[in-house]
Amino acid sequence: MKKASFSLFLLFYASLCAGGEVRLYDYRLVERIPHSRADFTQGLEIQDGKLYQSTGLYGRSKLQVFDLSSGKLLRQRKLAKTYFGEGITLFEDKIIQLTWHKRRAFIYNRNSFKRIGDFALPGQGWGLTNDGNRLIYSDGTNLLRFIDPTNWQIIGSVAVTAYGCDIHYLNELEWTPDYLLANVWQSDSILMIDLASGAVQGQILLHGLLPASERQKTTDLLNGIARDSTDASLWVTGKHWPWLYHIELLPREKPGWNNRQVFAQSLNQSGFPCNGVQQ
Ligand SMILES: [Ca+2]
Repeated sequence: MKKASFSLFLLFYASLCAGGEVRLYDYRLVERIPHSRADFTQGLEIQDGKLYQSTGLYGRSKLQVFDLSSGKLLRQRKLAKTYFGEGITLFEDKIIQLTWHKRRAFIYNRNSFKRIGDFALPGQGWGLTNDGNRLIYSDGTNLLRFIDPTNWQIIGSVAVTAYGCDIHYLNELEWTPDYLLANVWQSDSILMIDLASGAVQGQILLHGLLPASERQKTTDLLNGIARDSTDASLWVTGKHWPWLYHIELLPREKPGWNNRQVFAQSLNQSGFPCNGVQQ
């Protein structure tokens, strides 16, 4: 390799490793509505004033729809005891629900919850959403995979990175027109991901959203993101959390913050290797 081209290669490689700065966002609580502590939330979506939820755990997994304003349960369907429910998404007149370890996704009629089909997954199912053309799902790795909703075949994937690191454990997902939102398993934060490149552009820090005084023995992790497209409101909850929270994002503009350090520390609580991030 000639010296000039090698230098260009190094420059290109360095820019890849450095990545872009991840913007930080705090939150403002707008309102909260009750959420059942019995629900191990794995998938959440809002459409037409209704909140759709998928819950996990063997023997307790369900597909549910609630009236968002009243919280009234309108319909629910329990999964067989052998299935652990995961992410859901509404696509046209269907609801698609992932399962965790059984390499199977279920297709339901959106209104009746009647099961009308299923398809195979190559591995685990974690989070699920769609951009109007494709389903997008996570499987616990650093990959977001795309599914063609006409034949349920996987048609591609994108690796999620920040500061030159692969970001693993992507969990519940929510597509928005600007970026894809993803819970990171075992962290109190949600990532804002550019779906074309996989680059993490922002991080929503939700530490303290569910206060310690309201945490019980069964209270589990933050998991569940739903954006109401009618007013662009953002709702989040967690596994066995007593509240569904409507939040607004506040860009963290305080001088002196080291975004890279905050990012590394908040995700290192998950214990995953991110060797490219300086502590
Ligand atoms: Ca969602």
